[in-house]
Parts: sequence; structure tokens; C-alpha cells
Amino acid sequence: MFAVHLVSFFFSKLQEDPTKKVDRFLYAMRLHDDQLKDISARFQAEMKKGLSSESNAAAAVKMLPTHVRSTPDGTEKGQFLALDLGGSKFKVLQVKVREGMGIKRGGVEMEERTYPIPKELLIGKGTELFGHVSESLKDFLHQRNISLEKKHPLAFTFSFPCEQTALDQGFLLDWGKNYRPRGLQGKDVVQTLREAIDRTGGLDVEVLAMVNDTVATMMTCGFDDEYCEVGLIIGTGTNACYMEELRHIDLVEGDEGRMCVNTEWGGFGDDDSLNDYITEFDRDVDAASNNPGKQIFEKMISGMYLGELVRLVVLKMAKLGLLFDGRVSDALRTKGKITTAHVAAMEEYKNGLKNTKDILTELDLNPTSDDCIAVQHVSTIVSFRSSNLAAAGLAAILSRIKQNRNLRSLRITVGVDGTVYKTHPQYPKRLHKVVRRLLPECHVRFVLSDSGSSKGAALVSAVAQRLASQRRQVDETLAPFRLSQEQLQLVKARMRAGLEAGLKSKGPSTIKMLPSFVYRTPDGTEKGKYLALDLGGTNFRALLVNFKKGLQHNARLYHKIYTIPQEIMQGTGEEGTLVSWTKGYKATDCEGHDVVSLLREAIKRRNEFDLDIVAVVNDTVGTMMSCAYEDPQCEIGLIAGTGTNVCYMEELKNIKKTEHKFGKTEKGEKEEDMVEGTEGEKNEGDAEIPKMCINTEWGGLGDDGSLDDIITPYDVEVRSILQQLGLNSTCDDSIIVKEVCGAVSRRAAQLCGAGMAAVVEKIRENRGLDHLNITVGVDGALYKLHPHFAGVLQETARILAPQCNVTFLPSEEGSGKGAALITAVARQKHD
Ligand code: 0WK
Ligand code: BGC
Repeated sequence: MFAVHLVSFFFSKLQEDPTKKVDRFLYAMRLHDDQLKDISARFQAEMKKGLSSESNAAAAVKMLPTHVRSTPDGTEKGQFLALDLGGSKFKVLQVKVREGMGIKRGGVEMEERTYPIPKELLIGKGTELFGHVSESLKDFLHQRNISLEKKHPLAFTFSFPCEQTALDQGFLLDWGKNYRPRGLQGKDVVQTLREAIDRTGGLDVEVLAMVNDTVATMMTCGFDDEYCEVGLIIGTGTNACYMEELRHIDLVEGDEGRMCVNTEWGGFGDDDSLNDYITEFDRDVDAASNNPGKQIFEKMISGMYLGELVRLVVLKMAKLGLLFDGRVSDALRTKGKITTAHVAAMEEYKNGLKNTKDILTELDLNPTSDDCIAVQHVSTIVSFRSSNLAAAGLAAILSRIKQNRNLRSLRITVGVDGTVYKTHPQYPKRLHKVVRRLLPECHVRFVLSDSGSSKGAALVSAVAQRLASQRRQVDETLAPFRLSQEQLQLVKARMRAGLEAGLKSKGPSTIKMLPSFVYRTPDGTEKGKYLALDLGGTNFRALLVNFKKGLQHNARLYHKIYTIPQEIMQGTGEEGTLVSWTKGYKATDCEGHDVVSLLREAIKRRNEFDLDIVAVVNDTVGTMMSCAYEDPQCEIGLIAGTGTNVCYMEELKNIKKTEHKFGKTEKGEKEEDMVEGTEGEKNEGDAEIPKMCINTEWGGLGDDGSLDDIITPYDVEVRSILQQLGLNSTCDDSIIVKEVCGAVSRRAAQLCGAGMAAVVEKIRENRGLDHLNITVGVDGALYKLHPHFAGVLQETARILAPQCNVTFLPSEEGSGKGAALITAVARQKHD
């Protein structure tokens, strides 16, 4: 028995396996993994070109933004009409999307009808094709007794490359497949459809969205699988889309969240980037196509061309005598005689060879069984290459998503549609296998879109409606935070009134305008070593500052930062007269007490060292002094951090606070006497105008209700919400949260700017100047670290105080140095 086998083996060796000659003949079409990885890498490079605004125009792979920003989340609902044009069938549908209940996803009901497209319309006037589309729509409504009066939202799947500027606006770049109507390239396809519907008349339809079939397929599958972020079509044509990071899409504003990109991968190779993989048969197919030089990748993959590729290969082999003893029939010479359906039939498991024989016989050929095996193998190689190339393209997209999200492994679902994928017996398995072989670290699931793309198109409209209503809600919620110039002018005026009232009032006022007893800014003559304690910001700092006379701008400074434990901030005080705590400090028995005495007592209690406490200053005053040491024009100090406040050099004559509740100075002098009495006290800088730095405590503006027309309900509520965070947010959520943060911080910066405008205007008027140049020393994490705060504040101050040129000087060493400077100045007075 063994002997028999041996003989037949050698005999067959003699009788060569017909597939071998095909393997040799089509060697160039049999791509191994390294080549697929190379193609995948080339495709990734093309994707980058398409996404970048610099190279997009010349890019072969167009990477078209779709304005679809999120996949379904189950809350979509509504009833939509849908049109599906561009695949092998033109369909009109009604889609009912039911909202999901919590985790249970909603349901979708669909009714559809396929309408033939007369051949002449495929090459006729574009407006006539759209006329046929809207007539079919009207017929569908009739057939289904759907009211013509009612306004129907419509979703449009249009399977050709369009440059979309919005969900409902897209300009046709080019036709493809067997479509070649005239007069629509460069036109807005949605507008063309709206005009056709108007021409048809008797229809009230609102076209909400137009999407490519890949996008609709992704959305269709995304309704049931939240991991579905890629759409793939292997049909008459071929294409893929995926969710790209918005920050990578140069052609669209914004960098938050994601957007679906229609790759139009059919054009890969149109720039010769695949020439070393193009065979003579591909060139022949391209040359005979209705768009030579275009859609090179598509012509190697999609259903419109696979059959033709097989025909050309079989024809060539026959002519070379490798098949049918060199006999060739007219049918075999005829374009389109072998279809992709034939290719699929030839590869069927059971009947493949029989089908092959039938097909070849139909082509007036008299194939031997070897011929059939060989031709079947040609089909296998051609369709295998198609699935391999699609796998290489897909691998490039999935790798990019993985990189975008810095993931070591990616779990993702690909929604697929298209006749080749749906009807070719082995195509899906081959495609899945190669993708998983090329990307072993990814967990890729493939979901067939069983109901066509219109469900997805309807969902896009439903998502658009959801996002639109969300947009409306967000706009309504944030509207109170968007302050108009008039409102800011009002805030400025109220701040000014508050400053004036605070200066005059003997009693409590919302803006306390606290005298700081700092009468001048430093002039560089300060010298000596001083300790400074900086309490009240995010951290507590102890500093040692050494001023060398005449060495302005070059004080030596050593400091150490300590964090204040919560329990201390809210423990007992024992630590001058504190008006009120703010910024989360709640230490007891401090308010109304002299904090300097509290500090002295604390030092005494430690009994380790003694300090001569010369001055207690507000951080705004310290900041002003610290910056004035660098820029003599600095006469304002601003803090925009955990808290906010401003101080400025006010003219003594304007400080009318006779009754102070501040008590006596150490030397028993009545402090108010100091203010009053210092008329004669001249300081060098502005000798002619005696001034004192006023700590405004502008944070109190509005405590009397003067800002109630600007305050929002959220201002009243904020603290509790923040503590409740820890939510798992979607992309859309994070975009909205970011927008809320933007609105809140922008308003904060604008209010600060309005307040600052009031202060600088007051100083300008104090001095009777037409134009004031002044510097503001500023500190605080919000001003220094927030990406936009400083810019918005400066812009607002500039607009509201046009006669003031305000320079904002961020304080490098914080207010501690300023405090030391004040001590130095005070010390000079006593020397
Ligand atoms: C079915 C989809 C349609 C898409 C078509 C592609 O509903 O939007 O264009 O698949 O496959 P084809 O019909 O070209 O084979
Ligand atoms: C078109 C694509 C479409 C694909 C699949 C291609 O020819 O350019 O827009 O997605 O066919 O239908």
C-alpha cells in the first residue's frame, strides 16, 4: 500500500500541482507579513500627511473630518427617514430609535425599500440623479402611508468622498465606483439634496446629517458595542473610518475629544507610494477604469474590480498557454465577464471547483480539472491579496489608535459592511486572522452591520440632536458666566464706589480699605538682614532676606516652605487684629485679635528665640513692595490665588477713616493720629503727594448684594459639588467640564480685570493725569499657573481703563521679601 502512495506522489510530481504554476505566475500578488507590515507603515505615513494642514492638499489618503464627535451612548432617540446612496443598492428607510433604559440599550426598528438607479442617471446630470433620489423618497412615504405634512428629520448616507464643514454640509470631492454624474463635483451635496426635495415638492424633510457609509456602519455597530470606533466597508468600493483625537486633525478647530475621520483609503497609492506592489494586472484594471490613476488601493481590494483582476490574470495565462491549452474565448476577452460574485463562488468550500467549471464553461472555455484548480487558485490569490491589503490598512489604523491613547494593548471593535465581506465565503476569516497576526497585542472584534448603514446614519442625526440639545443646555447654564462689556463696566463702577466708600467710612464697609501704614515703596537704599513669615497663601513660608545698600534688584534671600496641616488651619488661633479668616482658615479665637500679639505670645511660649516683630503686612502689600524693589513704577499689589485682593498707594488726603477699631500701637500712639498726623511726613519719591498703601480687601465686593445681578446660583452652591466629584466621564463630558471651567475662570479673570481698572482709574484721577503708566506687582497660583487667567485679566483692564498703561510684574520671591522691605523701610525711619 505504501509503495502505491510513493508512486502516485512521484507521478504527481511529474504531473505538477496546477496551483504551483499559478503561485509562480502570481508571485507578486502573494504578500507575506513583512510586506504587509511595510504597506501598513506606509499607510500610517499617508494618514499623518492627510491629517496635517501642511500636507493635506497633496495627500493621497484624504483623511476627511466628518464632524461626528462621539459614538452612540444609548440615550439617542427619535424617528428618522434615511437615504443610503453609493453602495450596490440605493435604499430609502424609516428608522425608529428608542431611548435605552439605563444599561439596557434602546432598540431600533427599520423599514426599508431598495430603489433601482437607472444606468443613464449614473452618468447623467447630477441634479437628475438627486431628483430620482427625492422622488424615491416621496414614493417611499406614499407606500408607507407616512404623513407628508409632518416634518421628518432625515439622515443621508452618501458613500463618496466629501469635504465636510459640518454634519449637514459636505462638498463632493470626486465620484467613484460606477457613479459618474456630471455637475456636482465641488458642490454641497446636502444642499443639492435639499433643492431636489424642494423641486419634488409635497415633502417636509429636514436633512440633519450626511455621513459616509463607513461612518454610518461604525455608528450602527457602535449602538450595540461601545468599543466600536472603526467602520470598514469591503463592498463595491472599500474604505475605513475611525475615531481620531481632535488635536491631531489640523483641519478642524479645537483640541478636546475625538472626531471620526473618513480615511478614503481607496486613494492610497494614487501618489505612486505603492508602485512596487502594483502588478501589470492592476495597471490594466486601472487603465480600463472610469477613473485611471485614482483609487489605486480600492482597485486592488474592492468588489468592483476583483472579478476583473481574475479575468485579466486568467486571460494572460491562457494566452501564455498555461491554461485551456492556450485557447482564449471572446467572453474571456470581454471586460466584466468575471464578476466578484464569480470569484466568491469559485472559492466556495464544497462547490468551488464545480462553480469554477460552470463559470469557465459559460465563458465558452472547455476547462480541464487542472484548469479549474488553477483558475480557482487565481481567485484565491486575488481575493487573498484583497483581504491582506485591507488587513494591512486596518492594522495601521488600529496601531495609530493605540499610540494616540498610549496603550500597550487595545481592545476595539470594527464595524463592517459590504457585499465582498458579507458574501465571500472565506473573506472575513482571512481578514480577521491577518489583522490579529499583524497586531497580536490588540484584542480586535469584528461586528457585521446586519442592518446596513442607515441605522447608523439615523443615530448620527440622533447624536447630533442630543449634542445640539446638550449644547443649548450648556449655553443656557453658562450664559450667566459670560459677562458683557456693559456688565464689566458696571463691576468697575461698583468697585470704584466701593473703594471710595471704604476710604470714607468710619465703620464697616464691604470693601474694607484697610490702611497698611506703608507710606512709600522702596528706593534701593534699604539694607540689612530681616526675617519674614508669609502666612495665608497655599503654603506658609519663612524667609531670611539680606538687602545690600545700593545693590538694588540683588537682595539675597533664603526661604523654606511649610504646609499648614488642616487641623492647625482650623484649630485654635493663638497666633494683630484679624478682621476675619478666609481661604479655608478657621483657627479659633483669632478674629478681632491682634495677630502680632498672638505671634509674640506664641514665640514667648516656645521660649527658644526672640524676635522683634516690626511689621505685619497683607500679602498684596508685600507683593507690591517686592515688585517695587525691581520696578519703581509699581504702586499696586494684586493677589489672584487661593484668595484675591489688591492694594495700592492711595493719597493720604483721601483716607478719611478717623475711627479705627485697631486699638493702640505699641508706643501708645493712637494709630489714627499716625494716619492723620503724617500729613507732614514726606517721602522722597512722591514727596509732593503723601500716600499710604491701602489694602482694599476687594474680595468683599458684593457682600452687600451689589453684585447680585451678576452672581449665579452656582456661586452660591460651588463648594459642595467639588467634594462630590469622582465621576467616570465620557469624552463629551470632559469637553463640557472643560467648557464650564473655562467659563468660570474667564469670568473670574474678567472680574479681577474690572476691579483693577477701577483702581488704576482712581489713581489716574487722584493725580489728575490724562494718561497713567503704572506697574502692578502680582502673585498667586491662579495668575501664575492658569493657562488663560493672566491674559484675560490684562485684556479686560486694558479695555476698561484705556487711559492707563498697566504693566503686570509677576513677583518672583512672593510677598515675604516685600514684608522684609517694609521692615527695612520702617527700620530706616527709626535709625
Ligand atoms: C451597505 C450599506 C451601504 C454601503 C454598502 C457598501 O448600507 O451604506 O454603501 O453596504 O457595500 P456595497 O453595497 O458597495 O457592497
Ligand atoms: C468611496 C468611499 C466609500 C467606499 C465604500 C469608495 O469608493 O470613495 O466614500 O466609503 O467606496 O462604499
